[in-house]
Formats: sequence, C-alpha cells, structure tokens
Amino acid sequence: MKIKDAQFLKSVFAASAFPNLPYPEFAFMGRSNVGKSSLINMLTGKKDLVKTGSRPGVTKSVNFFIINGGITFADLPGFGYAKLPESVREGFLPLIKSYIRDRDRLRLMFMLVDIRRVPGDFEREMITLLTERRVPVAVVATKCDKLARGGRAASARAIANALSVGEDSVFFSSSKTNLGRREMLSLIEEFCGNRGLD
Ligand SMILES: Nc1nc2c(ncn2[C@@H]2O[C@H](COP(=O)(O)OP(=O)(O)OP(=O)(O)O)[C@@H](O)[C@H]2O)c(=O)[nH]1
Ligand SMILES: [Mg+2]
Repeated sequence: MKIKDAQFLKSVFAASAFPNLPYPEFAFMGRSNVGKSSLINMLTGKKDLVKTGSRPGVTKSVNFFIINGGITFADLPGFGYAKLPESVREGFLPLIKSYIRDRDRLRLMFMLVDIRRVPGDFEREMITLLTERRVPVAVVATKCDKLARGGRAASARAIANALSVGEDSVFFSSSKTNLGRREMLSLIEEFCGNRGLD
C-alpha cells in the first residue's frame, strides 16, 4: 500500500481520553529509545510527523495518527529505559496496559526490539497480554543499520527465541535506510482488509 496522507490526531495521557475511531488500528510499542516514533516517520514518509529524540522518554503519551483518512496508527510511550529512575521507567506501564485492554479495533501490534539487544521480561509480559486479547504481534528488529549485515540473522534468532516466536516473523528495519518499509506496509494492508487503502 502507499501512504498518501498522514495526519496527527491527538496526544492522550489517560485511558479515558482514547479517541473513538471507526478505523482499523495499528500500534507501535517497545522500550524507550528503540525507535518507535522514527519508524512511524519512516513508514509514513513524513520525517517530522512524530517527534523523535536521542534521549529516552521523548514520547510521553499515546499519540494517534490518521493514515489515508481510514487507518489509525498509535505511537506508544517507551518503557523501561535502564538509566532512568524506576518511577519514570515504569510510569507509562498503566497507560500502555489500558491501551492493549481497551482498543477493540487494534488489528496488529508492532513490537520493536533493538537488533543489538535481547528482549526481556517487559516484551514477554506485553506479548502475553496481547495474546490474551488475541491481538497479533509483529516483532520488528530496529536500527539494523548499526549492525553488519552478516550479524543480523543470529540476532534475529536470539530475539525470536527470547520471545518464543518464529524466526521468520522478525522484521528487519532501519529508519535511516528504509529497510523493512515495504514489508511492513504490506502487512498493514493485509491486516486492514479492504478498508482505508485509497
Ligand atoms: N541508526 C539508527 N538510529 C535510529 C533508528 N531509529 C531510531 N533511531 C534513533 O534512536 C533515537 C530514538 O528514536 P525514537 O524514534 O525517538 O525512539 P522511541 O522509541 O520513539 O523513543 P521514546 O519515545 O523515548 O520511547 C533517535 O536518536 C533516533 O534518531 C534507526 O533505524 N537507525
Ligand atoms: Mg517516541
């Protein structure tokens, strides 16, 4: 699919303010600084649609976007950056959990993991919650430009093992080189059915 239009809708700090939208929804979650906001910019082809940053904790709310007038994207706040105090580190967890619990039109969750790291309890806990809600999960290995091409397969295997998913279900991505863009857009199209494509 082609993204012809991407508009920021709203920033939400409390579950009570989640918007009621009729569109198929896709969300992006993962640890702080993993590259969620950059990935949304990359997918939409709009460099400055979402604010990104070198310091973790840039996204402090759930940010909703409307794609092609008929698809919702949600950028979730990051979680668990080790260098931040625990109160900050875990502060967004209730909002993230409410998001997973409440969004009935959520078709697919993109779970982002840095290609250079092995995911841990946070990612596993989130995948458990998503599985309970019957929300499919696509694992995205981010920042692939930072790793030599030859090292990617072994890293993807380690990520897949840690999350108990098939190795083939890990997408390689780079917001710097657009790696993975086409595959992820195809997946979104597939999970949309016929809605929101034109
Ligand atoms: N080399 C490289 N850097 C990236 C990539 N994606 C993101 N970054 C950088 O990583 C940093 C964090 O990116 P963000 O997109 O803000 O990460 P985030 O997951 O939204 O972070 P929070 O909102 O803090 O949770 C920024 O400095 C980005 O430029 C990538 O694919 N390759
Ligand atoms: Mg962000």
